[in-house]
Amino acid sequence: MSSAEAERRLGALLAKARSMQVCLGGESSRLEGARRLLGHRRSIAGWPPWLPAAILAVTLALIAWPAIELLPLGWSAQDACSVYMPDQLVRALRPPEDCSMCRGLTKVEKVANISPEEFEKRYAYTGCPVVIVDAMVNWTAQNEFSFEFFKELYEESSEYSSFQMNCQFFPYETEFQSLQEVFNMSEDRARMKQGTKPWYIGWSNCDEVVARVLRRHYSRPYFLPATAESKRTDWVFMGSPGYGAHMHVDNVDHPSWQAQLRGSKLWKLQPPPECYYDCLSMEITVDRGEIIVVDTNRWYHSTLIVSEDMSITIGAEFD
Ligand SMILES: O=C(O)CCC(=O)C(=O)O
Repeated sequence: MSSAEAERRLGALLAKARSMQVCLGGESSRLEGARRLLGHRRSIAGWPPWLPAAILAVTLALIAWPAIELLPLGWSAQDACSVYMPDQLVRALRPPEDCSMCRGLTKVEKVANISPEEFEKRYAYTGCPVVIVDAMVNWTAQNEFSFEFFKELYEESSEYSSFQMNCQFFPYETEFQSLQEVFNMSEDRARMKQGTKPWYIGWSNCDEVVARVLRRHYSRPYFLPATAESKRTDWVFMGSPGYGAHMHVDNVDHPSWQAQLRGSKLWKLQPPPECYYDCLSMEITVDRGEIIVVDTNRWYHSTLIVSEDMSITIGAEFD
């Protein structure tokens, strides 16, 4: 029955009840309301055909507006064609995932001494996350990288003042708007002294000079397939216990590795919504000296620092 017909019949019934002086009490106004609603629905159905499309376009523009406002924070001059996408849009526009990537997975394995061939077959591009426990053996980054190390390195860089224009910066729940502001925090807060405000931030490095110094202290993870290129942009995440990144999915080009240089971090991984019936959510704590490999474009993920010590990680995408 069409809503027009339903409205007509309900109206007739109500008129008949009134004429027969049937007392409907409060039901009368509810039924009258329902009749008006049917009329309202009909008038929506009768909109001109272009109106729903126009409303959708305006709604999308409103959702995308924060992206335009956030451009100074999220824009990367290296990726001149990329546009920052807010989480809601990333989720809405993501193509559906093939759930075979997570079907049957119950936990994130920790493995050691894995050959690049085995890594490629089982993990590199399959979407199956893994932690490699022995990949930092010859690195000095675990001992060298600290808040003070990064502060000095960036303050010496000639690109420091333009840093914000060139790289991405994630303030998470802090008030910081740039890496300069982070490095200007008080020494007590940087050292997480009791009574100071906790903090957690992340950034991508696109300063060549800084990159050269960083790479003196770590090398390409041994397990990456011979043909894989570890991307030039380093990602650093650093901050206090009890903090981390909110649940989100990324919109970057490739899977990535992330090395836990200090502290321990709990990763919560959720399959994409279209795989909820096929796949399980998983949690894994990555300890100092371990490297997690996860395709953050396919797995929703959040993190939480669970050590008493500050957490410092470095990572990159690989293709
Ligand atoms: O390491 C973290 O705390 C967050 C990492 C992350 O969200 C990402 O790489 O997309």
